[in-house]
Amino acid sequence: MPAPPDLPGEVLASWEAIRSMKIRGAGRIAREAAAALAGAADAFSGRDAREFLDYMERVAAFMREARPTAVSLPNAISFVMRRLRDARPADVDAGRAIVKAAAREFIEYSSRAVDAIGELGARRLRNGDVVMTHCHSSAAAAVLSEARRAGKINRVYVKETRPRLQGLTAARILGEAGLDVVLIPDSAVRYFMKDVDRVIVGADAVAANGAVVNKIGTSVVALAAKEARVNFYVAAETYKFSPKTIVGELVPIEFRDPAEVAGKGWVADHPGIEVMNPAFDVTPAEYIDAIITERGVMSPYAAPLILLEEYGVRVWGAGVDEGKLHPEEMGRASDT
Ligand code: RI2
Repeated sequence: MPAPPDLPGEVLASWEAIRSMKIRGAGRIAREAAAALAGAADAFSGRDAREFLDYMERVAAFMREARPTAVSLPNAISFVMRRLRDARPADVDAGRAIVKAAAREFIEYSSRAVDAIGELGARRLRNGDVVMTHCHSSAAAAVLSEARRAGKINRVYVKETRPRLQGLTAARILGEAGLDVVLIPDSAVRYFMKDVDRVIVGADAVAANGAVVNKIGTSVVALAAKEARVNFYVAAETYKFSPKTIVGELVPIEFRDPAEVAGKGWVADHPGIEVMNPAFDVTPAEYIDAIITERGVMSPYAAPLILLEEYGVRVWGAGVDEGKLHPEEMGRASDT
């Protein structure tokens, strides 16, 4: 999607940082998008409220396209935009204040949610558990760090997570949290699974059927865990649940630049070879023992309950509104 002509530079910079994965992680990109909307509201120089609304809609549509898979991104944008649309502000200053307050609210909620997941998830771990994780997820890392603080766990196997090696980020952060980190190649997942008590990963999207979309390779870890009868947990804030999956939409899987897999030069030198680079895969609910959310630990089969609590009858009616995301708004969905 082309950038709207009146797009402020900082919005373009946020979009590019998300797209290029300079800013990454489903929670972080959601917070960045909310902050970008607030920045865009600040940068608007017009005086007409209608023009402000149209402009914010264009910014929102543009930001939604930065990356396709993590549902937290459109959910964060809808949270802010719904507040603006519902308020129908009479002037630009009022509209700007609404956008900035909603963005701040989302960002604060998101940060608190990660902390809550850390606490709730750590309770699920037992003393002496050896854990494996994949990629870098701040939600999963919060669980592991909190469990370490509680003196419950020590050793954690971290998969390198090709092609972008985000496992190295996880290894560094978990090492700083005091864990005894073992970095392993992705191909060693089954080799080490026999030493593991639990797997914890993050999520980019949770579907209505309890399936979890996460970094490519997650489903292989789940397979190996199931074979070895190792518990498989997902740490995910409720704004990573995808309302559109209730009405049968699929979560799109992002395919990234082949150069991430084989290097620019190699790809150029082998024009006859197709290189494919899917960034995410789908782990079905039957491989997942529990999803740790900020509202509690639940079975993946309870995903429709979270979605209904959030979106109420809207999902069955005129269409899905992804904006109803905050606990304060729960319950009101069925009145409208
Ligand atoms: P948090 C990441 O996607 C990983 O797949 C990670 O598991 C997930 O987002 C959740 O991350 P990417 O942005 O929100 O690295 O838990 O492609 O940090």
